[in-house]
Amino acid sequence: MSEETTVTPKTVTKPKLERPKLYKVILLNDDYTPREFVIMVLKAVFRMSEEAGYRVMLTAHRMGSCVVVVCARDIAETKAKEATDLAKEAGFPLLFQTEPEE
Ligand code: TYC
Repeated sequence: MSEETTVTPKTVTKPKLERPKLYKVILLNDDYTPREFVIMVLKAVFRMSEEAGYRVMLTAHRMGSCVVVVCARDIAETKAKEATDLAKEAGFPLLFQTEPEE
């Protein structure tokens, strides 16, 4: 007599991978940094065109702040520091901050 083995398929559970959070780099307005310098930093650090840089600078100037880019946390933090440091070296109080996207 032959013995039979029944193989019952196990439930395959796919581990849910959390999507890494994205971070905003935010440009803050101040009363001292020249407009042209802000645009220069946006072009140099965030690879923006003159037109895009001008629009972002003007939005921050009028509204108090403007989102520059949304990206991975390490990139956002590196770029924000690079941009803020450029301004500091030139003696301007220009600030770039990062915050997680909703
Ligand atoms: N408000 C500055 C001025 O009038 C220009 C400026 C714009 C500074 C945007 C910072 O994020 C900024 N010279």
